Amino acid sequence: MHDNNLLISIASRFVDSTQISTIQPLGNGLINDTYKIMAAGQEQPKYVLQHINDKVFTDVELLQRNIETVTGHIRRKYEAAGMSDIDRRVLHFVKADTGKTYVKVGEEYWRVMDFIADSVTQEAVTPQSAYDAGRSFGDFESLLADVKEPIGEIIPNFHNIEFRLHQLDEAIAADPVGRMKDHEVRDYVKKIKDLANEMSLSEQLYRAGKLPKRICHCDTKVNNMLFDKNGNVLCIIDLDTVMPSFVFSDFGDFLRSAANTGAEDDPNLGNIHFNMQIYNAFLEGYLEGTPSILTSMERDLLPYAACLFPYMQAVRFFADYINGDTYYKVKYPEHNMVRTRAQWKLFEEAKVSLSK
Ligand code: GN1
Ligand code: MG
Repeated sequence: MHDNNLLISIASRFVDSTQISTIQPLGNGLINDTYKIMAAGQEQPKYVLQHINDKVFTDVELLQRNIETVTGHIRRKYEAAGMSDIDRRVLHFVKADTGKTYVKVGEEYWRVMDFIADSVTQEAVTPQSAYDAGRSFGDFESLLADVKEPIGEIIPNFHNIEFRLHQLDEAIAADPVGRMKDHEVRDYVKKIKDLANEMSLSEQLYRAGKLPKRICHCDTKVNNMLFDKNGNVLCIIDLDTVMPSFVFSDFGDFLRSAANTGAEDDPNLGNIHFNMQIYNAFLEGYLEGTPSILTSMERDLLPYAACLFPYMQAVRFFADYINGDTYYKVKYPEHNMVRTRAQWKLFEEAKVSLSK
């Protein structure tokens, strides 16, 4: 964690120091470190300070340009539509003393955005909020369908399952911390590989020219939306991974967390089932949000997308486990293995539920 005086000095490069009294941790993302900037005598923060993980997002200039393009595009459309309360519906990044929306301090990159007033995050979903989320992420893709500026692939091959399987192969070959000794680890390798070809359908179709890429959010978790106090979706957040991808990214990754009746890292696999009520509610909202963009191929493969994402996440957690936990923050040594088991269970449950 970062030293408080350092945090305050960084924050003061973006906002007036009268707005900064204390800086406290916010949220539970696995990649960046997020803080709220509190002003004296105020209950709610006005700003959010974030340390950008530049091991993951190696091109911070491109990262911020992507985000500014996307937020600017959405803001202009909302303004043109006469929408109310726009500052609570789209993120706004604050310019630093450098004139850019980030600063580099030592070897670290930082940015500040406005805190969205009276907003809350949720970890649990209801059919209603799943429907709203489907609609919101569908709208998000539709709103971005006519972006003219280039949006860079900020993490190349981010949701490319063939690439993730290749990374797993590399981890297995390197076995840097000796985790391949374990029987269970080898069993998972086999289970994953047996389905690799079948699960690589999206990349096969893309190569055949049958599946487009669109600007997607690519981290559509429940906790990447802000809700108002009445449970209505206000705003989509965590725009770091916005990039060209298959729509399967947004559809599948949302359900990976939302339709899971257990936790992403649930040690009790009995808790993990695929909630079809949430699936159907999300599907309904998503289809309503994307009427003019989806092809019939994309629509027909949405059930595949809902299976692909737990599968891909299992591959990613598992490769990180074999690599000795270099990517995802872990709370205990077996954490990535526990996550792998949990995602695999979810994958199996999704397959069964969706083939009924
Ligand atoms: C990461 O940091 P967070 O929790 O928003 C990851 C996602 C994974 C997720 C698993 C850039 O997102 O792809 O699905 O963890 N983001 C990146 O919880 O790798
Ligand atoms: Mg997040």
